Formats: sequence, C-alpha cells, structure tokens
Amino acid sequence: MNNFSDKSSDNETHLEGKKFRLVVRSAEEAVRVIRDKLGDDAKVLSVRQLGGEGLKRFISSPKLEVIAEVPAEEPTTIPQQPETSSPHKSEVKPNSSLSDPEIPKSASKDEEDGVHSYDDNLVLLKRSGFDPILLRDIQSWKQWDEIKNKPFADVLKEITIGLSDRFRSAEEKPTTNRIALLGCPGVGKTTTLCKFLAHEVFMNKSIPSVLKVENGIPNPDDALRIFCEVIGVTLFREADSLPASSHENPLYLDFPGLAMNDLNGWAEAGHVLDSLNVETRVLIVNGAYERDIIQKEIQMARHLKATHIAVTHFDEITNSTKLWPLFLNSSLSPLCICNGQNVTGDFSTNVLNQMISRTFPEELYSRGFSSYKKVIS
Ligand SMILES: Nc1nc2c(ncn2[C@@H]2O[C@H](COP(=O)(O)OP(=O)(O)OP(=O)(O)O)[C@@H](O)[C@H]2O)c(=O)[nH]1
Ligand SMILES: [Mg+2]
Repeated sequence: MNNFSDKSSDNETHLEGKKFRLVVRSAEEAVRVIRDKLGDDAKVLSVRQLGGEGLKRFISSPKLEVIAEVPAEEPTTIPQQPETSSPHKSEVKPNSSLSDPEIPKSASKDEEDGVHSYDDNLVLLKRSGFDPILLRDIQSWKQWDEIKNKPFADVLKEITIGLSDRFRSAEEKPTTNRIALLGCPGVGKTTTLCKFLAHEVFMNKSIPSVLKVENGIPNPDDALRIFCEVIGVTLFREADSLPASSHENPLYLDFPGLAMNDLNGWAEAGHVLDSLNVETRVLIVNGAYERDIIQKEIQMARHLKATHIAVTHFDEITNSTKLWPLFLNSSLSPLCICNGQNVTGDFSTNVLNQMISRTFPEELYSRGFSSYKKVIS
C-alpha cells in the first residue's frame, strides 16, 4: 500500500495500478487531493473512519482514511482489495462464530464411512446451534425426504442450495430515491444511514441529502450533523425546503426510535412518509436481539408499510440461523447487513453471501464439505 506522503506528484506514470492511502478531514479534501495527485481516473476503493468506532467517537476527531486506486491501463492481474471493508465485496467464508458442535464420536466414524442416518444429521445440526424453527422449515421442504439420509456433507450442501434458492426466489424490491430508515430506539438507524451516505458520496459519486424527522419525538442530531458536514451532505430539518430527489440526488430520512408497543407512533410515521412520498421504508433491526423481538418489530413495521429490512450488529451475532426464517417468511426485501460501528463501512448489500457465510460453523464445513463454495459462487 502506498501513501501520498511517500509519492512525488510529478511521477504520474508510476501511479498506474497502485493503491494509495490518504487521511483527510472532509470528503471535499479527499476529492481535491485525489483529483490533484492521482488524476480524474482514480477510484475510491474504501473509506473508513479513524479515531474510534461509532458516531459519537467520530465527532471527537473526524478523520477519514480513504484508499484510492489509479487503474492500470491494461491490468494483467486482479487488483487486490484493501484490508478495509467495502460494500458489495463480501467474500464467502466459513463462520467460526457459532459454538463448535460437540460431534459425537460415532458420527465422525460414520462420516468417514460416508454413511449417515437421518437422526445423526439432525443431531449434528442441532448441536451446532442450528435454529429450531429453521430446522423445522427445512424438514418441511419437499425434497427433505431425499436429502435427509445423505452423507452429512451432502446435507449441508443441499441446505445451502435450498436456502439460496428460496432467498433468490423472493421478490427483490428495488429502492427508490427517497429512503427512510426506521425502527426501535438504539437499533443502529443513524449509523446505518451514515454508512449509506458514505457509500453514496465516495463510491456512487452521488450527492445525497438527509432529512432529520422529529415527528413529536426528540431526535438529537449532533453526531449526524457533524458527519454530514464532513462528507459534504446537506442536513435538512424541515420538509418544506427539500430539493427534488433523483438517482444522483437521493434523500435519506433519519427517524427517531419508535417504541415497540406504540402502534400509533408507527402508524403516524407511516403517514409522514406518505406525505413526503417516501416509498422505500427500511426497517432496521438489531440482529443480536431475540427472534421474538425482531418478529414483533416486523409486525409493527407493517403499520408504516415497511418495504425492506436491514440487520445491524451482525458482528455480535453468535447464531445467524435464526435470521433465515425472518428473511424468507416476511415480505420485507433484505437490503443490507451491518457488521460493526464504523460509520463509513462495515456493511454489505450482498445479504445472501453474508447469511450463507455465517450459517454453518467452520467445524461442520471442515468435515469434508469442500464443495459448498461452488454452490453459491
Ligand atoms: N457492533 C455494532 N454496533 C453498532 C452497529 N450499528 C450501530 N451500532 C452501535 O449501536 C449504537 C446505536 O446506534 P445508533 O445509530 O445511534 O442507533 P439509532 O437507532 O439511530 O438510535 P436512536 O436514534 O437513539 O433511536 C451505537 O453505539 C452504534 O455505534 C453494528 O452493526 N454493530
Ligand atoms: Mg438515531
């Protein structure tokens, strides 16, 4: 990785195909430095906040680390991704966050022999922390009778295929130019909004705006205000003066937390969204919460006609299998998964890959299930 401070700007032919790291205090500074030093073709690969995690930490010392690349004219090798995370680039990796299953000795022997009974397979899945409701759903699949007595590696493969097919066959609702992020207090709405803003500004090169809605509930905005200043986004507090929204100028709406049992509050938020012509209504849920709570949030979100769902705190989840039934059985389109507090990254819109990568513990994969990668590529 190169650093600007090490480079002389008159050496431009040597810049091609290289990556550069710069630390800036604003998006405007980043754009200027990249254009002046690297030229118009340079692309931003990733942006990360420096100085601690979370919005609150960000405001004490707002600095951004930007990784930019000058494309090679004829690239001969695939450029390496920087270490910082970038949306849409999630890789499928086995998960090690679920508790390791205590695999019965007899099962290991069976597996060596390639022989498995139906019961052994279920025991292995249960012991690995596999969600009981998901397991029940899977047992109701038409092809389960064929799958269930296969060797364990094949059972995992078939489950991966079955889940992926069901995920893909659900209707994928496109997003519109006005996007509201809604949900219970403290679930990560504003942090997720900031991640989208950073992605719009740096990756999509669009000019988003933000409307902060109060709706009778206080919605303090110091952190959001400073973040918007740093990345050059206008923050509106009144709907009267909003600019027209378009693909290049999307509008994001930051709502205060809606109390779980306050049905009127959810319905009222829905009316506000109707009056502002906001069609994309994203329910933000904390994936680390109990399934019943998330289920209740999904029910409440019907009162404001939510269209999409985004899951935060995926980094803190020990068992993501509970999320499958929520994704597959609610009518909300999965929009993104958030993996941490970093307000400029740590999220991916490739929800399927994220889910598959956390569905089975590594221990299960390592038991001879080498072909799973081919299934979801
Ligand atoms: N580990 C982790 N923390 C997160 C994630 N998303 C948000 N947080 C943290 O969760 C806390 C709440 O985040 P906010 O974005 O302020 O939540 P909010 O829903 O806007 O909260 P209210 O506006 O008060 O309702 C902050 O400490 C965030 O840093 C995530 O994906 N992973
Ligand atoms: Mg908030």
